[in-house]
Amino acid sequence: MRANQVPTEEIKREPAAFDDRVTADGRYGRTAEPGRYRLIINRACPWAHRVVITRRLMGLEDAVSLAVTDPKQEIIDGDPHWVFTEETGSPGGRDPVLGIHALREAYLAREPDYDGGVSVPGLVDVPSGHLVSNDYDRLALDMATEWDGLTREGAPDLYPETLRGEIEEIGEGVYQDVNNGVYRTGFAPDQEHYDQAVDRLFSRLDELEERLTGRRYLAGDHITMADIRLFVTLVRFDAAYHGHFKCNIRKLIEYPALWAYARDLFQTPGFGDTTRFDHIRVHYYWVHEGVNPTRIVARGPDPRQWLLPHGREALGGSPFGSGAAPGPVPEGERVPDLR
Ligand SMILES: N[C@@H](CCC(=O)N[C@@H](CS)C(=O)NCC(=O)O)C(=O)O
Repeated sequence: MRANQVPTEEIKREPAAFDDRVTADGRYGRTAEPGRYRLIINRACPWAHRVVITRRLMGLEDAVSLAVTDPKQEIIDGDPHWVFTEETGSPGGRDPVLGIHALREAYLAREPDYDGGVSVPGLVDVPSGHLVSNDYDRLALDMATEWDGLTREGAPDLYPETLRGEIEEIGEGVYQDVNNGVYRTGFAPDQEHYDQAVDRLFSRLDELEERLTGRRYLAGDHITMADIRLFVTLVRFDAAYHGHFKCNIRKLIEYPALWAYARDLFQTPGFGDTTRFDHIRVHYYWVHEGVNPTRIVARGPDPRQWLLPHGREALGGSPFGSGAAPGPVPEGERVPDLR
């Protein structure tokens, strides 16, 4: 199904088209080198956001440059495409580093006959212009664990060995019912599929509410990949999924623990400072014409409520464990203040 069409069947997710791994020791064939790779994202996309947060927490901004596509996308031959535009800071509608207009061009540079889907995030090899990977979870995990020597001093351990089992177990439920659950709900082809998806989504949120009532973070006592995976859906929940995807049994702000937890993360460097509510709203309501044919973009809620005190420090833990917070966002990557 194309994102701009009326859903006729349950959303299906294909494995990543390209999944080359980049590591400091190059043991899978590609070596992490400063300036060699460019990360193509969209600020609306939760899967891209996972990698953006990880990159910033690990201090990889200088090592891997960032390119932001237009949240409205562009319809080319009936399909929405991720493109660079003047409006989102690319002079002449081309990425200044890669010289391309559409992300698809990097897929085609890699494989000239490629005719599958094109998704963000995508990691591109700058010298060749080839797409290296669109495997968002692997990209995030590798940046968190395999880029030694390029990460900043004080970078946290987002994937501690002793917690991996727990992180993956939580992550599986979060992926099925929450990250992908909102899409299964919003793109349900009929009432029955909608009912099943929305029930699973809110049962999982209820369970997470309970878990987070007594503890500050999902696993261990500092931020891990489990929190990044959940945050990217929570931060979009009331602005997009509640209305546009009909995930409206409750709002995020009606869950005391989840809402305070999400605000706590939002106010931690790496999370709110990589979030753009304007891009989130316009992307979902505009591009998914099949479920919102007028393309009217809903205005609320007021994002400034994300800055309200959260009181979660009382639960103990510390965001970065034995590490420290990242410094300021690089100049060219700053997002506008909330308004
Ligand atoms: N490709 C991955 C996830 C990444 C993803 O779905 N990204 C969205 C944006 S949020 C995308 O680029 N979709 C392709 C499209 O809209 O054409 C998957 O399906 O598991």
